[in-house]
Amino acid sequence: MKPQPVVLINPPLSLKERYGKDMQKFGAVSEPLGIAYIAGYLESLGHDVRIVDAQAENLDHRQVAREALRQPGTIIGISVLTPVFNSVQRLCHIIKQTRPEALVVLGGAHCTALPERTLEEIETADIVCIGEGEQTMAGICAHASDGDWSLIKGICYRQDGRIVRNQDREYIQDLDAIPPPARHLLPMHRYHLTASRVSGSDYCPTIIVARGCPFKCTYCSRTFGKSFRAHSVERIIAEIQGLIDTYQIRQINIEADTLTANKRFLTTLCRAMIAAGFPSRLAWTCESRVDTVNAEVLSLMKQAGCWQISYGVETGSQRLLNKISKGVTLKQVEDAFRITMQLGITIRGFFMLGLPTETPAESRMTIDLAKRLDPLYAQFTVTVPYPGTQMFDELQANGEIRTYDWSKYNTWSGWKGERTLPFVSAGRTVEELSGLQKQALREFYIRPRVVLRFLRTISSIYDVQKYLAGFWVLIKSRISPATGR
Ligand code: B12
Ligand code: SF4
Repeated sequence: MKPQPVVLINPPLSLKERYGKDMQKFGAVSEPLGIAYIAGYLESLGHDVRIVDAQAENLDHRQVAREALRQPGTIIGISVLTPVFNSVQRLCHIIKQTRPEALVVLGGAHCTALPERTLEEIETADIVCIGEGEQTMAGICAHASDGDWSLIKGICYRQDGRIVRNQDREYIQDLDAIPPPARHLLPMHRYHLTASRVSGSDYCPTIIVARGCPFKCTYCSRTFGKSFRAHSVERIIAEIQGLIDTYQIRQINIEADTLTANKRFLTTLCRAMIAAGFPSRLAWTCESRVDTVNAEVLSLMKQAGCWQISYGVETGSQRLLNKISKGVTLKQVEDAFRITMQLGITIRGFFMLGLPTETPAESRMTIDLAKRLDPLYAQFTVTVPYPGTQMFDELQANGEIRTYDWSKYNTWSGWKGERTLPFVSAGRTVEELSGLQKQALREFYIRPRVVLRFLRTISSIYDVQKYLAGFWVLIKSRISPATGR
């Protein structure tokens, strides 16, 4: 097989565009692991791969296009999440204007949700990948010289003025067959998670240990399907050890669609981390569901070095929890929070405002629940029905989607003071929801007990700066309503 030059791109989208002017300093810039996995796989097959992470390197469209076109004949792959769609459209346009013969492949959550529509809307893209991209991109490289895409599973492409969709690709069952993400191609010193996710100012990379989720929350895209597929524990331990040796990391974010979905896997992993001696030198965070943990599991996680868990609570209304098929009760939420805190693991709670059919009284219940549960951090987002979710399909069928300008599909739109939101529930207004997002954050954080708690945890000048900046942003949001502009 002929080695191909390939460039994989995380397209431009500034932190200001994502979080607004004031919140940008708290936003995460994390490794684009999707393209890093593809890069690792293509390298293992002998291809010559580069990654351009425009978000981490702060590159504009022209700079990225120049990088992409540096070597003629390079296959260009671009990752697309919904809010970055317009940016990708612009990038493809510049690339094709300069070099019409360039082969442009798009992939990522947005493409998986709307493959044909993406090709219709971005006329300058050639191929769209549906689902996992490692083997699909390898297939595209293998056929780059003959241009015969007909046998490559999991793609949509153009042929004689038509859009053709091939057979779907099966999910990768043996995840260990995929090498670790090619972090050596990434500007690793540029990445940082949100301040609420790191302890101190240390660098904190993310490792993905499993793909797929058996639950069916209506607001989630579940891009990796329903079945839980995990890496072997040996592979995970080796990958973490590699990160410790190469980057001297002291903390890590362990990512999986639902890490705690499979208790046997989780307990084996925690025991292996303990046996490897990680707890004394590595602190970790993860995301979880309240109904998949109990005192025994949490206690083992704590022993293995877990210092913080992010729980998706979503809403304080049981009616709405049922409506979004979250599959949990408010009692389970309260129990999980209590046990987690008793064990000394801190919590980040995720809350959604403006869910379909939510009433103002139910928004109030969500804010009150957040205050009552009292996690260390709370994040309130305005509901965005992302393509690929049951919520999007239902709202679209009811004619309730207000805009298909994908740049508005940002969960911080309320904070940014956007005048258009993709969805606003009947009887409510954009102004009301935007105001609520700010009010919820202010109400949660500007409380004497929270201020005291933060004061007690200060251990460096970095913490002082972080907390002062946070409180100033909240206070300012009251003085000037359009904080994000
Ligand atoms: C970690 C994470 C983040 C991180 C890092 C994101 C990043 N740069 O990768 C942070 C915290 C920064 C983040 C932010 C946001 N995120 Co996020 N995030 C995730 C999460 C939990 C895991 C992503 C991940 O690393 N997956 C593992 C890798 C291996 O998978 P992957 O990236 O999808 O890549 C595979 C395929 O998609 C495909 N692929 C990807 N790119 C390409 C490119 C080519 C050329 C090809 C061929 C294939 C291909 O191949 C890859 C390997 O198999 C997912 C949930 C999920 N399970 O995917 C949500 C998710 C991706 N996020 C989502 C959203 C909405 C956001 C935000 C928009 C939220 C907001 N603020 O409004 C922001 C936007 C950030 C941005 N840069 O545009 C949605 C996306 C929905 C959509 N339709 O776009 C998801 C799916 C969660 C959900 N709600 O369902 N996120
Ligand atoms: S939100 Fe979490 S638990 Fe729910 S379907 Fe998505 S990945 Fe699974």
